[in-house]
Amino acid sequence: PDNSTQADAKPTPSDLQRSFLRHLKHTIVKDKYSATPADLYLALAYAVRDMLAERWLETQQAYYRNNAKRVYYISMEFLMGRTLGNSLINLGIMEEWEGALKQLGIDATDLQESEWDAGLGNGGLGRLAACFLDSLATMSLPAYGYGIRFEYGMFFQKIVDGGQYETPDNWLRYGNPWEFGRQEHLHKIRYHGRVTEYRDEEGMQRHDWVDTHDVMAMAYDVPVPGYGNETVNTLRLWSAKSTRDFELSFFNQGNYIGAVESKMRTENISKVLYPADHMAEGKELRLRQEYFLSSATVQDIFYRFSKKHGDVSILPTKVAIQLNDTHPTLAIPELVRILLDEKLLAWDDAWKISVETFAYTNHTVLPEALETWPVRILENILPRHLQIIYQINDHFLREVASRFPDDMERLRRMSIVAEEGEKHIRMAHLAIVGSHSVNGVSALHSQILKDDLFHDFYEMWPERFNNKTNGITQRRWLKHANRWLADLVSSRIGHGWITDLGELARLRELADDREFQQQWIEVKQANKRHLADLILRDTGVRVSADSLFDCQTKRIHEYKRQLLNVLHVITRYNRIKATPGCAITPRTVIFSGKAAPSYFMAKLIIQLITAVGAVVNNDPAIHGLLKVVFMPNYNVSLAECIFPAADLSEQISTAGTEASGTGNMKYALNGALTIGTLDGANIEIMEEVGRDNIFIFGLTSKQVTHLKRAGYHPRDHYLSDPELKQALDMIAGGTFSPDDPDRFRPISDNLLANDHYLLLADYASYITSQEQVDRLYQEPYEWARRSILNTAGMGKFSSDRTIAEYAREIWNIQPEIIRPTR
Ligand code: 26R
Repeated sequence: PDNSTQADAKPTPSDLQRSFLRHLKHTIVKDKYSATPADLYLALAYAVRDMLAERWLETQQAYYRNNAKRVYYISMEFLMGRTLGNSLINLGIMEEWEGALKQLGIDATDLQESEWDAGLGNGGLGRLAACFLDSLATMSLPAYGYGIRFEYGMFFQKIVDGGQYETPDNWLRYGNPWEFGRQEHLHKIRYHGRVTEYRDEEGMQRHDWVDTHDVMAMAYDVPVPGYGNETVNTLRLWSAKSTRDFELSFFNQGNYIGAVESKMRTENISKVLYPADHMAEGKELRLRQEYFLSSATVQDIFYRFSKKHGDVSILPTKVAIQLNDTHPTLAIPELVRILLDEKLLAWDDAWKISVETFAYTNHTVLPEALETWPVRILENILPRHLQIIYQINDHFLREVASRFPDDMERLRRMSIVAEEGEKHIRMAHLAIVGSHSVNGVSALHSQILKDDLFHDFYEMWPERFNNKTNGITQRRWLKHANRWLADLVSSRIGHGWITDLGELARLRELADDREFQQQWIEVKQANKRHLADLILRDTGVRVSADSLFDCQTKRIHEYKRQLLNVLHVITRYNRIKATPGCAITPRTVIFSGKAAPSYFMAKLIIQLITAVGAVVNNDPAIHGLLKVVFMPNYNVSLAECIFPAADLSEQISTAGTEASGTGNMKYALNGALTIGTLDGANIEIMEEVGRDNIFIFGLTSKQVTHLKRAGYHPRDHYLSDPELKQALDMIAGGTFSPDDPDRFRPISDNLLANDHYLLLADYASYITSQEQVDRLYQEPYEWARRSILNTAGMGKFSSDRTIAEYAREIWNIQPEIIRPTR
């Protein structure tokens, strides 16, 4: 009923069964006796894949025929999660398949759970890219995602002795039915070598890059279907292959093992995703990966453009390239290199084309996450690009000097080349200088870019700076993840919200409807029972679905302040112990998230969470009023189970540090109330749901800046607040680590001496806010009313809205409607 174009094309149950059984027999070569759940999943995946083929070919042909302007979204990360369920939903055939499989005695949900997550990303930035792909296809926009086909995605996290233990995520082990290797789409990626100079016929200085070490990039294409339309876009992922020349030359030297070893070394480039977010490590392999992605993609774009056009000056009218953070910024000097050295353009022409083509999105203001590359390393790996970057900087600094004469200090601050200490290239400066658009990902974050981080650049080019508040796809994060709620919503306001999330506003008039509230509560309750089962399975802890589910799920990082949450948990524990038989609201505090393997403090925070859980969960004096669990291996699929079951969403970063957040949107969409700071998109969530329907606490980002400037003394809070002191003393004194009393001393010491993220300054206000949460939860219908108003207020946070803004204000691209051919 929710899409008319496909209604007549829908296959019958026997069509579906035939296709499924054919793949089981002929593709997998199994029968009903020998098929494992994984085989059944694969057979279904192949059958569904077949249904995408025609649409996919037709979409790509239409783009070519109509010579549409395309957008290229380049990202080191695409956190796709599972594909089967999403494809079934977007093709509008979920129910049909469930029925057809049921007749065969197969449960479709079980099959979906055999699929391994595609975890080619760290967190927010990677999942945003995946949501964007869904919206681009659903809105019929001519778009491509470009990334790396990492053989190992985000590591698998286990909890061993209370701490994080990483194992490799060998996600391709059982094959990937959603990818299509394209042996013919190969590009040569060059490294090292040297630059030679010559004069062309007009006497112009020209450059050749020679004696390079080469690696091939081979394309793997993944289909990206839109919801309720005929569009199937492409996500193209590059995989490293050694070149044939390379192999031959080494094998001919007669050193067989040596040759195989070198082959493996070159193919290492696409081996593994770097698992550190917000911590630039400056590793050579990472730089090789970034250039590998940038160069293969720019060559591919050029190749596609050149099939239609000879005149490169019109490139920006046919191509828009969005850089997902600075990670693919080498695409800028790579495009300039091709225009100068291969197309033999003059500098000014090449530069103009490049700036008009590129746009850059910033996703963090944390200084340790801003990429810089030592000149020494660039000189060795990409000598020609380093020359080009110097030339870009030369022209740029001249422009700064003429706009702001006699301001050496400004030149030093703005330079792409940082001269203090070892010479570095500042990738964000390169990205800004080389783009016509620079955007942040929430209103506050975009303002901070203009006021602080990139203020000098804002003064120079105010017109480049803009905001694109993040969004999430409601197809995955409501329709797929929370079917019961989706069905309840649709039963009252229809299906329009699936492609127009603003429709959810119509729930507002139901917020006071007792019957609707009751149904709303029952859905949440059922989701909580499901999550309680998972918690028991994964942690061994039994939790009650009648308790308030208080959730903080995201990467573990000091700025996200999981420790502030822990301080609240300890305080709550102490209060229950101090007042036996008190009527405190029962809570289950749920944590999940990965720590970067090299991030000592983040790993210690995980240990503290599990250690606090061990004490609290096993203390009979608590009478089950408080449970603390850490769910291992947070990924897209686990997130799909947690969001629907949450009562309370913890969004408690220090104001001014979380660029946007997108988990905050997923929780609220699923009816959780937010407890949060005025940070990132929380501010806009508050504006949409209403100040009364969210728990806001803590310092504002302005107050944070002022406090830091005035001098912050965390120990004052410790000395003046007995409950805070008690909690910190317990951490320091070994209450949670009796076998090793000093284990958590680095945490308490750091909070008392530095407290860079102002946990102690926000503690009192956070505790007060949590008391308000408790009180409200005592009134289930009032809680339900506010929960409904949260979902109702989420219209703005669809990634469809975000993408519509990018398309209109940055990319200047139009929808290309694909007509059914069947
Ligand atoms: C350079 C390398 C170490 C690196 C730095 C930072 C790798 C990955 C990152 C991840 C950052 C850019 C990230 O994920 N940022 C998040 O982007 C989300 C989508 O815009 C935001 O919602 C979220 O607030 C922000 O932290």
